[in-house]
Amino acid sequence: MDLSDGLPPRDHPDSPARVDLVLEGFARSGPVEVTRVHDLAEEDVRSLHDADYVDFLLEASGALAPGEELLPVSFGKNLSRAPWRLRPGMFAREVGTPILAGTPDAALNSAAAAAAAARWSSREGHSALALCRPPGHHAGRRRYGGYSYFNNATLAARILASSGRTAILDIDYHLGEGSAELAVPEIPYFSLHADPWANYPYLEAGRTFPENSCTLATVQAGAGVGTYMALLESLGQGIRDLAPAFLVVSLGFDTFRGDDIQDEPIAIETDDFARIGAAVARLPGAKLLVLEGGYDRASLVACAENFARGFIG
Ligand code: OKP
Ligand code: ZN
Repeated sequence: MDLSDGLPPRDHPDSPARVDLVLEGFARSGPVEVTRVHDLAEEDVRSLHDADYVDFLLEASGALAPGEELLPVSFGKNLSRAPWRLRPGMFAREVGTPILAGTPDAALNSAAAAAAAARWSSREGHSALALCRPPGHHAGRRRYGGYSYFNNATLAARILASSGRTAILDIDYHLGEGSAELAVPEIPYFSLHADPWANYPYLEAGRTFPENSCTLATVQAGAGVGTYMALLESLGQGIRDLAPAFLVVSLGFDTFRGDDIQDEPIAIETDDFARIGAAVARLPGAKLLVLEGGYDRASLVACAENFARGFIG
């Protein structure tokens, strides 16, 4: 369930079908070679996230009955002496990101897909797509929320950075505040997103991110593709200046105008993703595309197909 609008619970927008729909879109653009990843990236995520946070998620999964959803009820910095059912409140940002028995393994497998794609890319020097679900860009060092538990894109970037200069570009509708928190000057984070004070992650007034590792650009409510492309182009200039060997792209299709995850709708049409894909392809470096959001199931195939066509050129 997703309770994050403060309305009666609704089915969770991060449905399993999303991965198949995005894959179908890419496959329509040309032949794809699929590698299925069955691993759980426990060791990798432990290099990125705090031990007590990872332990909590794994222990919770072992204690939940099938179908049961664990949600935070009481929020606090250190609830380590409270019953385990209260401990989500130590790490959760909000109430739209439940933990079910299978969630931690799903999140570990999502991270494993990002890690496997990164290792393949660093070996081959080619671009790849990691079809991750759940997404990851809202997950911080000891923080989950926004459907994210482990930060797949940052994990991929840390792996790639050992083979060459690496940067992250986030074009999901939402600011990935977890990726921003985890960014370091050697692996800078660039993001184009809807106003993060008026849209999820609803930043606290005055919150900032280190300027030497984060470059953030806001798309105003109602913006169309022209404005969007201009912002993407100027954000891209910062990436060109760095000339990275690898560019991790946090790829969200929730910028599509019909995606009702948007609090302040913007006007990107399914066709516009071809222009976005082409602009991303023109940036320097091998691209590791990591799936983040995109929840309008009726449009996902078209968005992904158009992006792939533009990207491949
Ligand atoms: C995750 B990702 C809007 C409610 C927003 C959480 C959205 C998480 C998005 N009315 N709830 O960045 O796609
Ligand atoms: Zn999003």
